[in-house]
Order: sequence, then structure tokens, then C-alpha cells
Amino acid sequence: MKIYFAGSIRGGREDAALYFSIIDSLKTFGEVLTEHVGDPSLTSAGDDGPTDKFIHDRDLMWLNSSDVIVAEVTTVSMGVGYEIGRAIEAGKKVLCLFRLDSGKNLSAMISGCDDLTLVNYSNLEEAKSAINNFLKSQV
Ligand code: 6IA
Repeated sequence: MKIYFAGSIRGGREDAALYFSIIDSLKTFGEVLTEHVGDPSLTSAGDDGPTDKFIHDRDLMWLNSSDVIVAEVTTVSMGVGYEIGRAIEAGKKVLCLFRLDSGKNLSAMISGCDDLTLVNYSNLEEAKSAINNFLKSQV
């Protein structure tokens, strides 16, 4: 199974350690195409490719080749929202994970969307359990 993980980069890296742990757990189900999103050395000012066009085109190619998308949506990110929209339009299965205790308000464009699965969670164990349930239902 090819898994596309989406998490904030320029939107802010405060959840980077959480992304790393989620990716670690996703790797037990298949190939994670976007491991770099959990890289603690990647900052919101850092770089991961020659140009933004390269990053966009490469990521969309990975998105379109993936079987499922798992997005951590607590830290607001324009890129993650864009990826979710493109994934839904491409007919992909999308799981969105939102941390309830974050004090943040999730966009209605995610919480009001019937074409994705949204799970509110409080800790990593709950996130792992949501991932397990979602990915098991895809096979
Ligand atoms: O708007 P954001 O940067 O927060 O968007 C984050 C999302 O877009 C992630 O889920 C990634 O899949 C994708 N993305 C955005 N930037 C990159 C990137 N390097 N490398 C790979 N995927 C990316 C950009 C580094 C940048 C800080 C110069």
C-alpha cells in the first residue's frame, strides 16, 4: 500500500515530532511516500527541492500514485488543505486527524466534508488506532 502523509511545513513545524511518530506507525502498513514531512531538521524556512514548482509537481505525482492519504490537520497549512482537495477530486480515500486539545478550530471545509474521514484524537495511541481502523477498511 502506498501512503501519502500530509502535514504542515510552511504552515509551521510545531507538530513535526508528532508527524514523525505517525509516519513511523504508517510504515507498518506500507510505503510512506512523504517521509520528509516528519523530518525534524526540515524547518518552515528550509528547503527540500530545487524549486517550488519541482516540489509541487513531484508531490502531486506522489499523491496521484498513492492508495490512501493520511493528513494531520491540526496545524493549519495551505499545502495540506490543497493536497486534501486534490486527493478528493482524484477519488482517493482520505483520513484527517485533528487534535482536540490543540485549542485550534478546524476549517469547516474539512470538518464539513463528507468525502473524507475525520477523526478527532487526544494522543498518539488514539491516532494509531484511527489509522489502524482506516487502513484495515481499505484492504
Ligand atoms: O503549505 P505547507 O508548506 O504547510 O504544505 C505542506 C504540505 O505540502 C505537505 O503535506 C507536503 O506534502 C507539501 N510540501 C510543502 N512543501 C514541501 C517541501 N519542501 N517538500 C515536500 N513537500 C512539501 C518545502 C520546503 C520549504 C520549507 C522550502
